[in-house]
Amino acid sequence: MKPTIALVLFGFVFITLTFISPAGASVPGFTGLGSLPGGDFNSIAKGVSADGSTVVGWSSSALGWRGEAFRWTSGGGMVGLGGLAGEDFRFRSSVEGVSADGSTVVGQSISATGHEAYIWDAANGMQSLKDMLESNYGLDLTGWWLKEAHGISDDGLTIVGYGCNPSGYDEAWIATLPEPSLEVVIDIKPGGDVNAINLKSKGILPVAIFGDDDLDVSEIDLATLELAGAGPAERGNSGKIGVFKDINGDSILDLLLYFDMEDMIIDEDATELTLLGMLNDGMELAGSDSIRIVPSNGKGGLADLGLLEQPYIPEPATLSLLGFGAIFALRRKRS
Ligand SMILES: [Ca+2]
Ligand SMILES: [Ca+2]
Repeated sequence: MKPTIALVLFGFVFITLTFISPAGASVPGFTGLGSLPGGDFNSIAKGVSADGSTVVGWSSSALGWRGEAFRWTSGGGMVGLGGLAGEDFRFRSSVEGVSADGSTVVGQSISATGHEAYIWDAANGMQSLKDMLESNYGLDLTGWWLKEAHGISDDGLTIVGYGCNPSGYDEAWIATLPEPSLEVVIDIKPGGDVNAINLKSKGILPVAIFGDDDLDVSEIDLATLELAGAGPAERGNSGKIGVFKDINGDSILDLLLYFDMEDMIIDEDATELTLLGMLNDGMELAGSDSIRIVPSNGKGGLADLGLLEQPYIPEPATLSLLGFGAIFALRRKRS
């Protein structure tokens, strides 16, 4: 074999191996994870996140020698997850599963009702799974005792386990959680609180979405936005949707959208409208604001000039749209 060909082949094999090797497998390693403070020195790992950076299990701890669920991260070490409220002398919590990103943990804990399946995440801590399903999602689990959770899907949205059913028999179950959504703050007709809507209007309705620490409005997938069945209207003939600017003066970028009233389907009894959409990463978002349906007074004039008394200076294209809206559509009763 010619040296050049050999070199090319070596390079190909090297690059291929480099790309197919799983992260972390290039350097062999072995690490004892330790034990939670207090109690005996005693720990068991039970699950690991997809990238290997988060390990879950249980360890003897100051809360009890029977064990406390823990979550270990390469950066933060072993941290106890506590337990459900119950009798301290019988304290025990254990782990059966972790989502692929390491953020959600399930297992069971001694509780006031014996022992119960739990779900843990950093935002909510350890919660009774049954309580969470009932209070967060309105599920009716009357008569069920969810004893243990034994698995969670990679996306953290499906949990399985077993419990005592309403007939008194142990039975396997599966719980499915909806995709998480981001609650956003919107302002229909920015600058006013009444948000009067005339259902006969042929104008446009301005709606602001306020950015904050949890929401970078530039990450919103504009094509997914929908208000009362309508997508946001283009700005004139520009082909562009919305105006990105800080509307409320908090130095965080906001998004001003316009909806064509003729595209919207609004019930005449409606008292609020909900804007739905998605971020570019697929997370759903939703935000609501109140409205007040007002009768058409037939004048179709400049009654809603309050719209222009807003604490921001629209761009020329925005101004023409706002003017259009004020002239043809948006009336606001002055009280
Ligand atoms: Ca408003
Ligand atoms: Ca802002």
